[in-house]
Amino acid sequence: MNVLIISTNQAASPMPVLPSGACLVAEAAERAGHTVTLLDLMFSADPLRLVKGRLRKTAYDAIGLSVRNIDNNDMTGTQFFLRELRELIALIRDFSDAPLIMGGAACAVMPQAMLRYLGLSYTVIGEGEAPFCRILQRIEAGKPFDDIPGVAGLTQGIFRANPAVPVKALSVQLPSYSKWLNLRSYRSRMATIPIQTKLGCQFGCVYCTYRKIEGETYRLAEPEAVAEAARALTFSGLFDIEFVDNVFNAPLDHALAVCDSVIRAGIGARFQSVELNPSFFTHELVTAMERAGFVGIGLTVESASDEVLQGLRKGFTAADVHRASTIVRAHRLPCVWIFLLGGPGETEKTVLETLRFAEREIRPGDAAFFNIGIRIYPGTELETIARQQGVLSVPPGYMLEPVFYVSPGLDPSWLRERVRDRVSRNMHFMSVDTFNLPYLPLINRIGYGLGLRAPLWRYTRRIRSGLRMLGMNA
Ligand code: B12
Repeated sequence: MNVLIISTNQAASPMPVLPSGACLVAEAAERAGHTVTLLDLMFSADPLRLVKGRLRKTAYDAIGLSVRNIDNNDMTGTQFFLRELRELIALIRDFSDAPLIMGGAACAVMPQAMLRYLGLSYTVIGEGEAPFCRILQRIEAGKPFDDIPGVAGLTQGIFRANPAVPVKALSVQLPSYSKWLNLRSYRSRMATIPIQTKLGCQFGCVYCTYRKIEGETYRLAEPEAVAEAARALTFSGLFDIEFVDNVFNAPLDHALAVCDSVIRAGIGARFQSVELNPSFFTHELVTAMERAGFVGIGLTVESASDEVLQGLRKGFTAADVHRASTIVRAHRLPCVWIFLLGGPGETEKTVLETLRFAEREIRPGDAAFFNIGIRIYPGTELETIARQQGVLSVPPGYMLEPVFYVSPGLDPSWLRERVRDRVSRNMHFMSVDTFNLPYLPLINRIGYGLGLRAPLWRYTRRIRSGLRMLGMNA
């Protein structure tokens, strides 16, 4: 069959990310014998026109839509991406009556609300390769596909989701990126090449959707296969590799084994991962990462206050956060510290505690990122807390357009002001405002042109100081 897959993501902040999932699904469909075209909208100034042109030229038997983001998770400069997607779907309908199947990380987060809002009948939830190929098989045979595991749909307005059959171990698949994407455009904007070393998440953070997307059971990739994949990327000239696991260092043994395999294979890549948990953060791990060729890591600590860490059910304490900072300081590996302010239990006192930690403990050569307010997703414990506290009143089906939590013990404008003040005083600090800078995409390009390589946050201090010297509000 003639299959079109459209990767709909156009978010360029903090940098464009490669639609690896869409590529994997495209390649699986091709392996199943179909003729597949992947249309990536990332760099298109007029996506509607692009899609229209494509549909006028070719008749497709099935169309897949890859949807990564619902919104930008940002309370202060909220962007809701599905409005444009709805327009795109309306246009597709005008030019094609091929079955339209949606998939992507966003679809696992709120499948029912998305189907209703977008006026679609089917979505794949979770890993898409196998279900999409089975759907294509059924379409070809003229049979319905609403019973396939991993498929969710609306039948006469009633939502039904078939549990997926999860793969037991993750086999590291590397799509041939250069075949599907304009890799040059991605690379020149500081994009990294993603590799997953595992699926699944066993943490119980109150706000998070990771367990919903990938399940609670770890499905680990063979460390040697990860090293092999990284080596293959370097052979094709791709050196900036990012591990995109939910949490890279849990289980710790697996992260160590991955580093070990990479060290043994002697791969000259620049690795990074911004999803490290302080509970499993050890000298041994950082040493292994340094030896493996890591050039940057991120610690998602969220807070340095026990009340808040407990309220978020992070499973670690402020003492663990302080311990992590001692470890970071004992090594040379650059680190970005990621904070999430405003969660359950947050007060002015706890905010100041976290900001004090950041000012005292984070090296000026490292970076800190402050997020304000937490996106509330339906079905999470945060939703229950928000309803109990009267912070949230919209029904669960109406949470697609972003709703945010800020602890009732805190005035959001006080919080914003405090963060703004600390960011303006500490040149290695960033906030959500930084991600909304209209010239961030340009900075990515200029940085790359000047020879800087990802992660760009390593240069936060220098970039912000330079911009200030030019009279810009950075
Ligand atoms: C790593 C990661 C990042 C990294 C990306 C690094 C990189 N180089 O890629 C960073 C930190 C930069 C990042 C940034 C953001 N992220 Co992020 N990120 C993730 C994370 C943890 C993994 C994504 C990933 O790479 N998965 C691996 C690939 C292979 O899987 P996949 O794309 O999902 O594809 C599979 C399926 O979805 C499906 N599939 C995909 N396409 C299709 C198409 C069809 C037709 C079918 C049938 C199936 C299908 O099959 C694929 C293969 O099995 C997810 C959470 C998660 N566990 O998914 C959040 C997640 C995707 N991010 C999210 C968000 C919001 C963002 C940001 C907007 C946040 C921000 N302000 O920074 C930005 C946006 C960046 C951008 N330009 O788009 C949300 C998106 C949903 C939402 N709430 O809107 C998620 C789901 C987390 C969450 N909060 O719930 N992110």
